[in-house]
Amino acid sequence: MARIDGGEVLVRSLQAQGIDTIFSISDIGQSPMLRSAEAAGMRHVGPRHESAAVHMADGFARSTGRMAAVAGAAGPGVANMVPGLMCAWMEGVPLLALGTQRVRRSVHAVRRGRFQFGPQLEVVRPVTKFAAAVESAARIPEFVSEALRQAMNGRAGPVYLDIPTDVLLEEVDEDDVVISDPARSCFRPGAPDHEAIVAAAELLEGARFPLIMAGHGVHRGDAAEPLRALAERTGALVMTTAGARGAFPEDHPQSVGMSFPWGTPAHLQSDVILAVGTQLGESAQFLMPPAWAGPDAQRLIHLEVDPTQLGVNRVVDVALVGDARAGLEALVEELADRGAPRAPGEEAAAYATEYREFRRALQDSYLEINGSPVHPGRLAVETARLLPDDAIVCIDGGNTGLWAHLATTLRHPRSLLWTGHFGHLGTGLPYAIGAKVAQPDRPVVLLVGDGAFGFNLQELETAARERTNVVAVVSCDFAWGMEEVYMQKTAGTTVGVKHSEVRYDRVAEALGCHAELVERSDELRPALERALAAGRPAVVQVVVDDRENINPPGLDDFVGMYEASTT
Ligand SMILES: Cc1ncc(C[n+]2csc(CCOP(=O)(O)OP(=O)(O)O)c2C)c(N)n1
Ligand SMILES: [Mg+2]
Repeated sequence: MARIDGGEVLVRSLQAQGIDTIFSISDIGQSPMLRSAEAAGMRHVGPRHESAAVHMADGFARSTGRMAAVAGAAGPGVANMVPGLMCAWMEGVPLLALGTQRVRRSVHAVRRGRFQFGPQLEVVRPVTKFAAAVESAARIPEFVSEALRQAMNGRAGPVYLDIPTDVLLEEVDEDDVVISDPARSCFRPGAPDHEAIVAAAELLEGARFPLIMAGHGVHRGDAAEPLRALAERTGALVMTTAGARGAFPEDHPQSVGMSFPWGTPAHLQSDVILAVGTQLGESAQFLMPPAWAGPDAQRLIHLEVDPTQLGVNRVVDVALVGDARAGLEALVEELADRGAPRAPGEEAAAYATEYREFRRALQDSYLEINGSPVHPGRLAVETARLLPDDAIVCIDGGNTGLWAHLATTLRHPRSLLWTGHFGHLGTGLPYAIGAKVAQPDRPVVLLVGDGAFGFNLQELETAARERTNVVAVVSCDFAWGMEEVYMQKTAGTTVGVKHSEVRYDRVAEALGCHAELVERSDELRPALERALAAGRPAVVQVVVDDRENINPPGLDDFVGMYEASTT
């Protein structure tokens, strides 16, 4: 009978679950796994920081819906994964994190003076859906299977396994290893109850101004198609949370972009809201007055896979507990039996047209602004208009992020990567790399503030080495621009907001990337075109007008929302 070690069992278990990519800084503890992974043809990507490694696995999952693994060395490697795990946990993104331990017994017994040792399970537990220590090589498949079941179900999220090196080296008989087929051991909820679907259909049918609020769960549940079908059947306008942009094509006549910052007129006019795959959190202004009309004036239908998300910030009139895709399909079917598709009502259609014209005119106005340094609106709009239709867009930064949201039009699901919920600066570059690893044929473009870029700048070396040709457009006001506004408003100070005038292009070149420096508006377009065609990772450093950067349209509402929710 053939003998195989725990490293081989782990790799077979990962492959059985559809995991084919590992992000990790290689170390002794992972070596039995990495040896088998290489032999099995799995992709290994070696980042320069474990937090960035987790963000890469997060970007991989966001852009594809598939999980990747990320591994960290015992002690500090696992400690460095924590910020990435917390972000994925808060944002509901599934990934499998693995931490090494030198020997099995160290999981349970703190040995005084042990090197590279810390309370790993205790530290990761609050920011993972499931965390456990694998006890033996033979039980690896069972732990991996349980971890994935937990990661993918309900509100998705990261999971963690502690895998001691002696477990990875332990040999077992190949025939004793039982790996279950996920199709027969991992199940997801289906459509909501038929009665609830009928009640929801009746409400939508009788609505004067139906509004669909689509959340990140539409991406996660691959529900963009039935979302569009439902919108076209009901005549509802579709608004997304910031994290769900692209779940509905933003150039569709029924799209009214994202809820924040200009969605309030539609929030107030709508009489029936269908929320799908969203917590209805802060970026949807909790669906509460004054930004919304409130429960007495508007009915709420809420479709969510996790019933504990229902009724939290706002009472629900019709609760639909189930999978987003199956739920929307069931609604479309029910409404199709009841009559012909409806177009948006007069009031809704007028709002949608006004919204789109306002946004387009605002964008166009920035293209007229020339000179040096570059206006941040010009930077964002010019970049956005150059993006190929199949581009994956990553956004990271403070005010730079707001400018980027204003400038971009997203047409496809899973094509915007941004931490709309946790607001985690530094995620953009690793997200871009993770997305490019998963989808090498799609252009991946990052719009990023200089402050945000600095957090994981070293990953440019990873991008160059791994040939993940992302393009980073770095808006340089040489400051934490957004904080300047907040701090001034809150406490009349701007202490600590300025950086020095770094030549990020030179750093990028030194790390193996194509680099451009843009100081004048007319240099922008040719530099972006060269970067997109460079055939290697590229950084376009753009020096922007720091006085203009502190004041993007919509910022006042953003600050207002922040203030309102802290009182
Ligand atoms: C990891 C992390 N640290 C701090 C913050 C708080 N924060 C929010 S916006 C911002 C400024 C961002 O600066 P930059 O990326 O340069 O964009 P700018 O506002 O200058 O356009 C800071 C520090 C955060 N969101 N995330
Ligand atoms: Mg900045």
